[in-house]
Amino acid sequence: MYMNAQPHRYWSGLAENRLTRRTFAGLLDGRIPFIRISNFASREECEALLASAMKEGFSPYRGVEPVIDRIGNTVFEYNSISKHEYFEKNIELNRVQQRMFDGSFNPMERIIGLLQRQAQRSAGVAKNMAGKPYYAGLVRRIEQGTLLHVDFAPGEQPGWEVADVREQLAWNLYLRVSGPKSGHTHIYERQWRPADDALKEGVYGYNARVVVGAEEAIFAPTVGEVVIFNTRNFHYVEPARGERVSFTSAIGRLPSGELVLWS
Ligand SMILES: O=C(O)CCC(=O)C(=O)O
Ligand SMILES: [Fe+2]
Repeated sequence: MYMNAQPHRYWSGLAENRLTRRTFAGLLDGRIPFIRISNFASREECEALLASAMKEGFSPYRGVEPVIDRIGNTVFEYNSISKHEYFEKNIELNRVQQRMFDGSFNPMERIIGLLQRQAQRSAGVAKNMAGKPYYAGLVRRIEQGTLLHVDFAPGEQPGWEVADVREQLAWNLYLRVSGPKSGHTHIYERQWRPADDALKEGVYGYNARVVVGAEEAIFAPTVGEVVIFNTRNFHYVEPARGERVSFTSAIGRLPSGELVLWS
């Protein structure tokens, strides 16, 4: 009798090592904690992209503590400023991004190709109503860690086209990790709902009470590897010893099923 009983599989143990139509759907639905794609880029490609980035120079996110440095534009920072200024700023920052890719490789094209061929979804950079592209693809240094947070445009950026997404994921390619035993990413089996904003702390953080009792999945960033996870799930990054640099964007699913990428 008991022999046929299915052993209980914990959510944190359901991480996948392959991007397929099935695993991608599992991530959108929150049924699995993350998908890892090892060898997305070679160590040489990662170093070349970082060298190009260093030529352009990093700057900190507006108003974020602990400090996070990045190259590129974010909806997060323009949400309370102006949409018009955001799309204007993209023109210059897209040129900066193109220069970085010309000196190394184009990780945006590569991830979009994988989403199309392996996840079998139509995918591209998000556009506004007038057809202007969002900025997609930051080079980011998270070395002092992050607060516990979510990234979910429908809750955070109402009024922007990307707020139409039904689910939101992030992909992170790790370019340089000097302390592999530090800087781990923690993801909880607990998705944001509007009432959680009562526990908001600081510009983007939440009180840890919001995840009490929730299961936690943890991964260590590895150079050349991409990890995709659902950013409606509460998550945070531990402080790193030394450098921790990634290339990243959001991936949202529109009601039509199409995937859109932005930062
Ligand atoms: O750097 C990471 O591992 C995750 C950072 C993060 O919060 C995100 O990509 O949404
Ligand atoms: Fe995040």
